[in-house]
Amino acid sequence: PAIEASKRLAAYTAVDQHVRPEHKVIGIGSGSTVPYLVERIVQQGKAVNKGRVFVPTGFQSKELIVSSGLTLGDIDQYPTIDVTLDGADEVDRLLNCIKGGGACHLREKVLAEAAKTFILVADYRKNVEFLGTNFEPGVPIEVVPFAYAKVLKNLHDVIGSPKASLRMAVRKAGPVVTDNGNFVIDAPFDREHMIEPFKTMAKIKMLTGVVEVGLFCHLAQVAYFGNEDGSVTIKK
Ligand code: DER
Repeated sequence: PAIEASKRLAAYTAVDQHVRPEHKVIGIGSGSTVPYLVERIVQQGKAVNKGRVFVPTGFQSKELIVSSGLTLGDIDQYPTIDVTLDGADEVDRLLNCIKGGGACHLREKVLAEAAKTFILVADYRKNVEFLGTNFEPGVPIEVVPFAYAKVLKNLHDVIGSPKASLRMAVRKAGPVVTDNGNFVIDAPFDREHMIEPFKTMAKIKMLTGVVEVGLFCHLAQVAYFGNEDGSVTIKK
């Protein structure tokens, strides 16, 4: 379908532009678009990939690297990454993005910050003017389980997200648990709070109990969106 084709188009274009032979440490994000990134990197051939390590952003990303026959790298050993490529839930006009739809945004933000270059790849649904336009659940927030009720109350009463809710699992009783053993709160915000997402992100980050916020501001250099008509939109 058009959406999968547009994910592949964005991912292939980004790899062709930004994963060069001299890049040896590569960060691989999470979600349903990143498999196309790995597919394209594998197509670059065994020789160039033999000299590379791939740092994952969580369980799914690690399994993807291993199953593709690529070499795993550990962030402890490679705290500086040449290029990190990842998906996103929404990307606004200034490359601020909502991430965390897959509840992996803590490690994703670590790899985004550790990278010399951070590239986003997504299908056309994610390409928006302002955050909060298409992505219904709102801003994912990883919290320590001990503090989730207190943080929910803060979001409802102070920060401006009265509909914030604990992310419940579908095929497991109880809440989603992240790769770090924490919970996730999804916090929808109105347009006013998403005009300057950095300010909203900073307020949320200061709430004791919050581990990481799924708002990535001033981190990405380029975003690639596959379009339904087979073209690619590039935001810089
Ligand atoms: O959770 C994340 O931040 C992932 O990157 C995810 O949001 C990407 O979504 P996708 O499955 O549409 O690529």
